Amino acid sequence: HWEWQYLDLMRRIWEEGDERVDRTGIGTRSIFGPQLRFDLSGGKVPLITTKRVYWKTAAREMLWFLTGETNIRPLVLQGVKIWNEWPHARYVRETGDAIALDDFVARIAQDESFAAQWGDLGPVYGKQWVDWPTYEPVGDGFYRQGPGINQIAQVVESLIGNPGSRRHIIEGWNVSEVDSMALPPCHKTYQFHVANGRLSCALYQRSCDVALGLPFNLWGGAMLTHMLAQQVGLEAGELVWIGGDTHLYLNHAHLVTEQLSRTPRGQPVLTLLRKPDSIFDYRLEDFSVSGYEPQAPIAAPVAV
Ligand code: UFP
Repeated sequence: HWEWQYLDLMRRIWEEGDERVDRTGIGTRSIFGPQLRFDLSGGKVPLITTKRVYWKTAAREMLWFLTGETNIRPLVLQGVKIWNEWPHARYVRETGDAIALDDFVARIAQDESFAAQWGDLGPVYGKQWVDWPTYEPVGDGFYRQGPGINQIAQVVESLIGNPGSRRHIIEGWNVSEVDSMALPPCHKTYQFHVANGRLSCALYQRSCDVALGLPFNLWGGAMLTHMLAQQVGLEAGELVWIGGDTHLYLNHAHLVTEQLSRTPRGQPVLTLLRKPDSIFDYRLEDFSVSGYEPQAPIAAPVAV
């Protein structure tokens, strides 16, 4: 079963990983540079079955990236909570107002101008993917802002016009802007490749929380590849995932023990119910997953 790759990675990190103190202070066990490969043909998706993965949440996040949005408000209004901790922490730090997270989030939802001021994450994925900033010289060593680059649109064009290219890349790691992001991109590079009428994706993730992040990130890579394949008229091929610092947090021991006691089963399949006019026109209702009968969710704390 394809999911053993994930469980084997988890076991290897837990048993052999290098134990270290990390940025969050929680501590991890970590390995560097693993690779996983998943078949995407026929709509297959590497949606983890040994615990429930909330793929609709991850899908909403992916669609939010594609809008170019970097404010959490559209996610909050859909009940997606995954990015809330960062703006909340910044608000508390900068104002000294020790508002509870739930109250902060309620205010983001209710008050548009409050959200505009405090809900932004900086130039994270969405901004870099569809509006990567450019600069044009105006003389005397001065520059003005040029038109942003829509990397997603460019990849669609290059996949259609020049499928054999080795340059189908979506890059999140904008070196000059990393410091102004709430969280520098983890799933930082997506490279696409066409062979034998199939579209494959290599996803490079510089830093990976294997318990909580990776199930989402695998789904995201697969979803994006299926969408692009549909748009450019190719079959989906493979998702190749490569991790940089690939870790388990020490406070996820109960999750690791529980999940490694389970046996994967089933092959979830994603069906795109409609072919939208462009890669930017998908809606949540366009995605249907069949054959997903996951085992019980396993809750664990997120390291912020
Ligand atoms: N992380 C993921 N996937 C994501 C995401 C975050 O695994 O999509 F946004 C995890 C990796 C790491 C932490 O545990 O979040 C980021 O911390 P750092 O920037 O110090 O690597």
